[in-house]
Parts: sequence; C-alpha cells; structure tokens
Amino acid sequence: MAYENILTEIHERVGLVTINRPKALNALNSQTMQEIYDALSAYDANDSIGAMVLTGSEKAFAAGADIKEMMDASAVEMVRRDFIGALYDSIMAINKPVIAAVSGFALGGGCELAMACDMIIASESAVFGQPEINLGVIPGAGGTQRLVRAVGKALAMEVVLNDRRLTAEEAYQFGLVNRVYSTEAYLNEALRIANEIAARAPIAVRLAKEMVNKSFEVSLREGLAQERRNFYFLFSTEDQSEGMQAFAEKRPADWKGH
Ligand code: DAK
Repeated sequence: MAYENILTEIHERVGLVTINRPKALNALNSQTMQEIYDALSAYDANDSIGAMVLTGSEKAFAAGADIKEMMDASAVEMVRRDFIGALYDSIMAINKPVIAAVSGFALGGGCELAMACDMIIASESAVFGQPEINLGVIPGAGGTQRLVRAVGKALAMEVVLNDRRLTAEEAYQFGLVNRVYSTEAYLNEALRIANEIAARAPIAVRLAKEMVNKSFEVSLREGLAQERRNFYFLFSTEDQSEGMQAFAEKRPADWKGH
C-alpha cells in the first residue's frame, strides 16, 4: 500500500513502521494515525511477521497530535469526527507485540502513542512529556491514565499539570521505558528485541501480551482467573508439546504457531 506519512520495511520477522512527517516533527494528523494503524494491522495479519517496531526520526518520535489540524474544531466537531480517538483505541486491538523505538520528542499524543505500545526502547536524547496544559487542554489519549500507571501519581501530576519533561534516563528510572541506548543504537536494539520476541511461540506471545495488558483493566481475581484459563488452553497447542519436549530433549524448540 502507498503511504504518504509513514515508511514501512520488514526486518527478518519484524515489521517496522517509521513515522515520516519531518517538517511537522512527526505531528500526528488523522491521515498519519490512519496510516500507522493500517500498517500495524497489515503486519498483524501477516503470518511471517511476529512483532512490530514503531519509530520516528532521531529528532522526533512525534511532537503530539497535529495542533493545526484540530485548532479550529468545535467540541461537537471533535466528537463527530472523533479526531484520532478511535485510532488510538484500535492500536490496543493489535494482537502482536508492538515496541516503540523513541528518540527526540515524544510529546502529547506522541507520548501517548508510545505508551499505547507494549514496550518502549528509548534513545538517550528522548524527551517524554504531556504539554497539553500549555494549549488550554488536557491529554486525550491516555496521558492522564497510562502515565500514572507507569510512573505513579506524584510524577504524573507534575508532567500533566506543569509540563515537566522527562529525559530518557528519568523515564527509565521511573519505569516508563524498558531500556535506553545511544541514538546510533536504539533502533537496531529495538529491532533486535522485537526479532527475539518474534522467534518465540506465537500463540503464547499473543496471550502473554493480552494478559499483561488485561492487568490494567480487570480486578486481580478476574485477571488471575483469565490467566489460568489461558495457561490451561495453551496445553491444547502443538507448541506447548513441542516446547516441553524440546526442554526434556535439551534441544531448541521448533515453533509452529499452532
Ligand atoms: N502539531 C502541529 N505542528 C507541529 C507540532 C504539533 N504538535 N509540533 C511541531 N510542529 C511543527 C511546528 O509548527 C513547525 O512547523 P513550521 O512552523 O515550520 O511550519 C515544525 O513542526 C517545527 O517545529 P518548531 O519550529 O516548533 O521546532 P522546535 O525545535 O523549535 O520545537 C517542539 C520543537 C516540539 C518543542 C515544539 O514544536 C512544540 O512545542 N511542539 C508542540 C508540542 C505539543 O504541544 N504537543 C502536544 C500537542 S496536543 C485526542 C487525543 C490526543 C490528542 C488530541 C486529541 N482525541 C482522542 C480526540 C493529543 C493532543 C496533543 O498531542
């Protein structure tokens, strides 16, 4: 498919999506969000792909939702058009793991997009923030919810109320990002980690992702019950037999994805 604002490329078993609106620091307009979702969905449906990496440029992962696109909208128009809202929700429905490889600005909707991914690998120049307060609004795609769960209330309040920006190192210390690498290395490292995950048992990976994300949404009792049901279910897959047999025979497992 021909995209205007993103680039796509396959690295072994990983689908890479690169946001590419350099003149607007990768600001997320409706078209860009649609393209990101379309590309991730296509990889999700492709059996030769096991995981995805979403990245931007060295200077900007994404500097937020496109302010110029929404600045003149009325509340009614925002609701009617559902400006990028449904697209953020749809990204949660992607089944395979998505790693955000973040360098430079990850602000507002950009930070929210990274947080909607399953892991964040950052370059040392990454800056995370929710500066919507400067525009007279609040985060609209998870900034008041996911950030609290990641870094706790105290820091999230500073970020959301007073535009505190987090460096990559701070984001790492507070648990927002998984790892920090140099600007030369972060993308390759994200691809490497994604390829490692993509080489694992696909159904188990899918259910593992689903259950970790589920922990944010259901009670502990319900989450534990669902986890156990999925654990039992995996004993109906060939990959479970293969994985345990391979362990007993001291050889690498040959995953089939069923
Ligand atoms: N939108 C549109 N254009 C942007 C942009 C943005 N978010 N960020 C940067 N640009 C554009 C600039 O306007 C400039 O364009 P030209 O003037 O050259 O045409 C170009 O990118 C380069 O930017 P600067 O000249 O400003 O570059 P600097 O290096 O000086 O500064 C900066 C970089 C990132 C600090 C600065 O550009 C900046 O503060 N940008 C805005 C950051 C921001 O406020 N982000 C939050 C946006 S609000 C929703 C869910 C979520 C959201 C909305 C709705 N629904 C569910 C409905 C999310 C909202 C947001 O993210």
